[in-house]
Amino acid sequence: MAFLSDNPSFEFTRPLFAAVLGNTALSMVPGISGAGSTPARTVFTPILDAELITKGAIHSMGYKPNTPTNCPTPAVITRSMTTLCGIDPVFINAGMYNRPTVPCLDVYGEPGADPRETDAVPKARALFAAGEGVGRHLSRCADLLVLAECVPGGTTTALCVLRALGYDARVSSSFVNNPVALKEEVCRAVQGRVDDAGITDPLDVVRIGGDPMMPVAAGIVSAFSGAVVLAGGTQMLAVDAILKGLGKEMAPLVTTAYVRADPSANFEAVAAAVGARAYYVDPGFDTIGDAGLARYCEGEVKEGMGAGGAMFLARLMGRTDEEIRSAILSTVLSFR
Ligand code: AAM
Repeated sequence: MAFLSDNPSFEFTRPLFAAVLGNTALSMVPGISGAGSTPARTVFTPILDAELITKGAIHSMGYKPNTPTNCPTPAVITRSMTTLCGIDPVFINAGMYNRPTVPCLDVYGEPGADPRETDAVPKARALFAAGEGVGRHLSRCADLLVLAECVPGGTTTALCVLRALGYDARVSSSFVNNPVALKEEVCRAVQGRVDDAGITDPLDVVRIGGDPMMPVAAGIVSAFSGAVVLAGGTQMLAVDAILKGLGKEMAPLVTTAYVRADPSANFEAVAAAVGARAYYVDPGFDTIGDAGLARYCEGEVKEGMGAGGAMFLARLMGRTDEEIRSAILSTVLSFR
């Protein structure tokens, strides 16, 4: 398999990697998210991932944002690429339970609520506008923006939003065994509320069943003046679907071959239905020399914190496949 599915052509002189961090109460529901060693700890994963990427180590808490079976967080991949390319990533706090440990732009959002109980993101419209403000701001700093996400439980909110927007979507998961029944249960509750209220506006769909990352990321894409690439799997598909529903220009997507190959999801089909261009990165973790990363090929983790987009950016910046693979391996070993 080729490292990149396709030969991208982006003209840029000032690249930027940014990640939108958020929480949803859903990640604490046992069995929904593997983006953290326990359900309670998943809410800290965006903070710990951002700390790892910024500082190269985690000192604020005594555990790692790895999966329950200790498969390494995709943030190690992102960290290795930002150091390899000399990029200072920017983090945007869309709404979390706890305060980040590294500098972030803040839109002063709230964590997403459980959509089975109440509106998930009551201020979705204000968060979209705040995201537009961030997008204009970042336009002064860069002409290419690789925009990532970190929202444990975010594939479930992505399912809710994609289905409510009319797509026959199946989303991916941080687990090898996608907890499809749990996700479908949440999705049915959201669909019922969307149908009862006769909602079609994408930001109203986010209000009912999304998470805070979605409107902020959509706002950033809609206001950024240069080229944007959305770095992520089925969660970023939801962002493009929101943009399309709003009549805005969509961004191309980049994710890993592991999301593309996930038989429990249908990333390619939904990307085609939405009409978004997609690139896939295959870093060949089966032969990279680390048992944890090799599990990505079995379907654990697969993607996250813009790992696919970070590798894609490194290629755009002229790094070779082997430079990329050896940087990832040494970062993962130093993080053990
Ligand atoms: C982000 N950090 C992660 C991680 N992600 N650390 C460990 N494993 C991951 N998979 P789910 O809906 O199953 O929780 O998957 C979405 C999460 O997984 C997101 O936070 C994404 O960035 C990734």
